[in-house]
Amino acid sequence: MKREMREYVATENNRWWMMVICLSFIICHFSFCVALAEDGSRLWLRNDVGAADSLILKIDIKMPKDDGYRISGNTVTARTPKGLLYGKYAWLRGEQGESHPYFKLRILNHWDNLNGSIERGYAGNSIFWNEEMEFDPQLIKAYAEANASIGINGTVLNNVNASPNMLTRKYIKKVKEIADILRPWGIRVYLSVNFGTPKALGETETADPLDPSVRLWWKKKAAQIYKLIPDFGGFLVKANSEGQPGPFDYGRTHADGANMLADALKPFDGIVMWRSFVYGAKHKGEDRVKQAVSEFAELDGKFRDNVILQSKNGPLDFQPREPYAPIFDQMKQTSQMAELQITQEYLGQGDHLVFLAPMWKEFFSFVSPSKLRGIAGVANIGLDKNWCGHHFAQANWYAFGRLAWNPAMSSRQIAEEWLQLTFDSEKIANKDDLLSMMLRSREACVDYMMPLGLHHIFKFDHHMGPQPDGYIPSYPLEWCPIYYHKADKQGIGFDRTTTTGTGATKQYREPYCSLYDDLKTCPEQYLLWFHHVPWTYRTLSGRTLWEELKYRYQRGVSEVEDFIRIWQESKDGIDEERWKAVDAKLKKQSIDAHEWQRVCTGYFGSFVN
Ligand code: GCV
Repeated sequence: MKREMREYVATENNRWWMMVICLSFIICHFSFCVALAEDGSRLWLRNDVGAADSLILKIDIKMPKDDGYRISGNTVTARTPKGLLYGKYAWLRGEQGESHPYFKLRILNHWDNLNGSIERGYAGNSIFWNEEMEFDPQLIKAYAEANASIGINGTVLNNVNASPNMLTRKYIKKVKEIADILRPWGIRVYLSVNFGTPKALGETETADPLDPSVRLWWKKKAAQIYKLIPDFGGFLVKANSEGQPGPFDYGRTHADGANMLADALKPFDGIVMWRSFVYGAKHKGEDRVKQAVSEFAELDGKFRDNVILQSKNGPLDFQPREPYAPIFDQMKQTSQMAELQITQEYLGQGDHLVFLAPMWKEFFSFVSPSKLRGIAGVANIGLDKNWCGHHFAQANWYAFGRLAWNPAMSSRQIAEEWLQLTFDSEKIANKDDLLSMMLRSREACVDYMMPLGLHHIFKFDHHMGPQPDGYIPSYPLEWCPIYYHKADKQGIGFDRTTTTGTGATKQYREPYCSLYDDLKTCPEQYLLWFHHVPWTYRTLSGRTLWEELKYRYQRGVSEVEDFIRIWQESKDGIDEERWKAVDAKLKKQSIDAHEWQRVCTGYFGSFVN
């Protein structure tokens, strides 16, 4: 097996952790080492160099019952050892005062396949899996530390398009080895499971969730897993979606399927995260963005209490901008989790600098975090030396963890923190510009990829670059760009109104239902998501729709050019290795932004005249 090794810089954290468990009052001396090269492998942890050499750690059982911490000067106090661990990293980044985790479940979802490839991964192969079934324990430890430093406390180790082999004994043993490394860092492991596993492995004749032999199989499997991994977290399931097996195959419901797994995990306190990302199953032909609600709303209240419905932030599929998914409004008696995508499947993948915190904050402005039991992020981590492919993609991993801990943090605070921890900010003359670049980057991406709510016009399958004329008759229509933009001589956009369209607006709570339904009140950022709009329609700027689209494509392109300028001006303050890598990526981003502009204005322009 050939595996790229990172220059992992050992610290004494592990020993430190063991000491923390045993003592209620410790003065701990850290030894710090300098990262040997600025290759990005130390993520945001590099600047612990030279931090104070002593820290006082105290356990206080009168603190609130969670893993929060209080920092006062050089003293960190917490109720639990995990709280001390989190407090230590908070102290290293300069925090003072008290802080508690908002979400109890702060989980990464890896879409890693057992052969080592990663679905929608842009940073090399999996750190966990490969044909040889070997992983680098030092790397897993470094991964654990990075996650612990931002409060992430769970990880799903494999792709939601799950192989039945994941639940065979030899793989479960590997999972145990990984779990043993992650445990001291407060991270529990979870697995994605293929609903058809017992049948696919030839161990039952069916995978019908109401069949006693199937139920028994899952019970025994759960017991087998927990015997090896007593703190195993539970299962994540993609069922009856994009070709995956599920309860519909036996005429059963999502609730039947989820509850069977929940019953198997219940004796061990495990949970089932059942995904609502379904389309083309029971409601084939219906507007794709409506199908999750159509399939799940009638099941509200029918799930066991250890089932959590996990839904993507938007109703379609991780577009650069989507209105929030109305399933968060519709499920009132079912626990819910939000699934965010850290890996940039539709946002320039490994090549574009797009800071995602503003997108996730936008989601939280519609779906109150208080409605959610947890939060999941589809990871952007691979074997690349810098973990994430693009140095600035590290900021998205960081932002996910920070928002999972505290969704009230602002994008600016997070970006500031990350910049401070990632670069030698004393040396950078244009810090404010770098910050501004990060904060503007998501909107720039929206401008050059999907102005005014124009969505899913990506090249087929790999989702990088534009293909507005995309149509393949053998594909499901809802995979084809023309299904989404509906451009014709009159105008452009998907009519989802209640009067003339698909009625998707009706799935939203008020006031959004009425706001989105009416062309006059629909926010322009969602205009073409909800309406088919005449080319001559006057937008708020006074420009016609067509002029406004062209204006926004140009604005996106200009923004990326400005990012290149900013990066040039930061050259003296950033190490050569990382500076050059980001510079090359920004140039690629500019070429891509121009391509979006050229292809889209060329294609849509042909309808206008
Ligand atoms: C893991 C989209 C992506 C798929 C992904 C799927 C999902 O369709 O393109 O790669 O599969 O979403 O979230 O299940």
